[in-house]
Amino acid sequence: MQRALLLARRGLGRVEPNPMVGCVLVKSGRVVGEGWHRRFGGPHAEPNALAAAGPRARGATAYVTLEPCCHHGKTPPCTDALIAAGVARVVVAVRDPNPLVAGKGLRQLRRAGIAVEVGLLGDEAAALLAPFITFQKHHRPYVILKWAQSIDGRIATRSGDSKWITSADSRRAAHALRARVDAILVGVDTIRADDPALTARGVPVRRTALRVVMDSCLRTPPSAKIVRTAGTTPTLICTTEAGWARRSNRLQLERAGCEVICLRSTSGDRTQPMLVSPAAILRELHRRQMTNVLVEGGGRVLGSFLDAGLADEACIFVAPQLIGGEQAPGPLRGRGPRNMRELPALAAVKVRRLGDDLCYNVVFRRASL
Ligand code: AOF
Ligand code: ZN
Repeated sequence: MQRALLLARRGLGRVEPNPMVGCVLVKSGRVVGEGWHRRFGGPHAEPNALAAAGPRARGATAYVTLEPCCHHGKTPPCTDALIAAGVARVVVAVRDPNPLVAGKGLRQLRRAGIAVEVGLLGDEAAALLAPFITFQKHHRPYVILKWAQSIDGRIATRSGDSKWITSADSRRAAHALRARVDAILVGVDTIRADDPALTARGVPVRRTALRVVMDSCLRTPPSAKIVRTAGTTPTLICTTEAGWARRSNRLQLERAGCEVICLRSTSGDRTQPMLVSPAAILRELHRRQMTNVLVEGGGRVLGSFLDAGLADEACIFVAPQLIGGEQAPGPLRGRGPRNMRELPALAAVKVRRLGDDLCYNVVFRRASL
């Protein structure tokens, strides 16, 4: 199953919104075939493994990271393929949350006389499939917050300069993240301060992310890089009634090739400005079949997702630099918790060293089935 999980991961960034799945066929203690889901719309992991095994699949055990499907989708049911190949036993890591399958795949296999076990390395498989599970069960994309900060917790100097806080290695890792997500989201203040391209550069690109701007009052300048390149890389500007009313701004952005949409806003009050609703943005991205969103800042945008309980994971690059200064911004604004006991719980923490930088990967909650 460990091997099957490793194979499954090869589909990262290529199979979404479908799940990463791996399958290993074992007979008399030997691997006789393996396969994984390679790309969206292509054959599932199981038929790939069965094809590799050929007649040796008869009487074998299949280790599959996800419950085999039993529906006619883009491909015929994998349950039928496993039964037809004469597989004797199927070991599954997690059930499929997709309502088209959801336990029916396991039942079909059992009814055909195949021994079925569920749960081997279930936590590992659920962690790998967290975006797919979130998409299926919560009808929204998986949200990864990302920022780079100095060791004293600043994301820019007091003038807003942030090029560069982290090392070239860290920035490359950040580009690798961009290269596998469906959308990259920033606030309009980040567009105005940094004028980022929001594209993945210097890394193998698995998919091109939609660039999304949270811009409640439609202040994105037509001269911004993301606007000037909207013809070649898609750009979506999310605004509210207030921004939508600024008709000439909107037409100018639309003429440049940006898509502008009007969404619900957060309420806002004395302490918090009104923003485009993070939940409304996620609903829209889910409607577009997007599984992973990378939220890159600034502090207000990152804080709004955390405040709303809509952050699943954070990738934080920390560089040994001291910026300091009362006016230098931190990564998380928004309301924030009043007490320590209200801090978001962390389900898993990983720390990676990139030269002298550290990359913290924190998962806020385990995806549950
Ligand atoms: C995959 N790859 O290896 C497995 C999947 O749209 P379809 O016909 O490709 O079916 C997608 C569904 O099939 C998916 O949501 C999941 O429930 C199930 N299993 N999907 O793309 C695979 N095993
Ligand atoms: Zn299948």
